[in-house]
Amino acid sequence: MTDTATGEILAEVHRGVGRILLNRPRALNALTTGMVVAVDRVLADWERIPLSAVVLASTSAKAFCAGGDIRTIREHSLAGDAEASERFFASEYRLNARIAEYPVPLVSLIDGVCMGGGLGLSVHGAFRVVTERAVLAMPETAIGFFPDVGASWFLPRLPGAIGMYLGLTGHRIDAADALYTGLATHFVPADGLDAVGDALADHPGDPVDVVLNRLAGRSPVAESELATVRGDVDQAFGAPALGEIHRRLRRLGTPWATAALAALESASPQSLEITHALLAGGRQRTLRACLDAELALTRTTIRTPDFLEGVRAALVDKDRTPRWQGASLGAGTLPS
Ligand code: QUE
Repeated sequence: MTDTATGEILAEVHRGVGRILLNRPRALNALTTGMVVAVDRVLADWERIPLSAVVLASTSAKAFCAGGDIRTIREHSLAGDAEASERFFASEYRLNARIAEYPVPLVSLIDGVCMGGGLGLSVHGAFRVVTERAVLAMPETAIGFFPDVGASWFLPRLPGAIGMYLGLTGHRIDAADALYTGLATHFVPADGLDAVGDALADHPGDPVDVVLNRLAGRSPVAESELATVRGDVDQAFGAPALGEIHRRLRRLGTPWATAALAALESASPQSLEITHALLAGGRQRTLRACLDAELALTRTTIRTPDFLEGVRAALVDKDRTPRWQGASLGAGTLPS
């Protein structure tokens, strides 16, 4: 494997298959500017050589990628250097767009945590393989941010109102849910992941889909929990406004609705407003236009008290009790 300058990503070509490994395991592969630029450069280089596939994976057994390095983004904002973060987001979204348009089938192996920027690396590619240890989420409303990396394009394109549900609540889903929603395309048991690269190299003429299906083995994937609450998800999160989503969840009163309400109550009210508007608008936008809209939003959001406070509570002090600027939706600030 060729080390890039920092060693935070590793890249090699073997028998016509490119392999990129995210290698910042102590931070659950949270993406730095260096990692994003390095992956982008490798993919750009590999557009000029004939490859049958590119595999994107991780050296960590715990995580594919936990998201962006938002701890550093917060530090830049506090130090008055938000411009450094703007360079990060611009590079990250350029990479998301390159992945979406990549001429060679890109296969992400999602074993462990895949959140935020991790979904940006994987969902825009042709194939997303999940294992029994996969946990996927867009958890940004919990840190005073909003679902980015093209989420305003891919969340509204999930079935029914699932995308609005996942984007507003940050709900974590497993392999069965990921396959049900389409965020994942294939299941391969974790102990079968090492065979993916060789299988692709052994059968360069076979459709990638066929090769991945052969690796699924006999392991049955459990039933999707999301599928069992799909009617209520669509009913509540299909509402045209946040206040109405709230009312419909209260009216449902089921355990699922109560949990969803609790997630909305603990999220940043500012983030919920931004996210609802962004995802509603994303339906009519191209991916490029979505990424541009998100980039514009990052410039203001990373300077807000809610973002600084949200990252503090989740990742710096880890007290998980953020004090948001606005009152929560449930506190009676909206007409009910
Ligand atoms: C929302 C997020 C992120 C998050 C938690 C959230 C995120 C992110 C991390 C993270 C996790 C572990 C690490 C690390 C970062 O957590 O984007 O460096 O070691 O990267 O609620 O968006």
